[in-house]
Amino acid sequence: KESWAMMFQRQHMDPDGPSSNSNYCNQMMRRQLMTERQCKPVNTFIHEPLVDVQAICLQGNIICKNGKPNCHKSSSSMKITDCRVKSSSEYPFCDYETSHKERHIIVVCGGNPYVPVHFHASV
Ligand code: T3P
Repeated sequence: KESWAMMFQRQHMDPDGPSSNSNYCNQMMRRQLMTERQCKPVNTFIHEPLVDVQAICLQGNIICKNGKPNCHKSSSSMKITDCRVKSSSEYPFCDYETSHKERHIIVVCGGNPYVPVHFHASV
């Protein structure tokens, strides 16, 4: 069974990317199985080494939007790509807008070892 930590890696880690084309999100959202039951509306891929993303769990502890204390903000900005489904997209033909950014990211950490389990936001 896929753990929360593995699910985070599948949905949010692309350390070697992004490939330089505007179809990035259309390809990656499908390849990483986020278009199976519906088109996942918003999803962020992180283009940094896994160890650097895991280290965020040891950095700045902040309160999550739901009031829980286990959100962590990266001390440096990171290369990311935001994928947002277009309003014209119709399942099963999921069509995404691709935007490359450099932002601080906030992840939810959990488990033992204490590792990223959800993507919370970029700021
Ligand atoms: P997950 O919990 O699988 O990491 O907030 C609902 C989902 O949207 C959540 O998925 C995280 C994802 N999301 C992003 O990937 N990037 C964003 O910038 C935001 C706001 C949400």
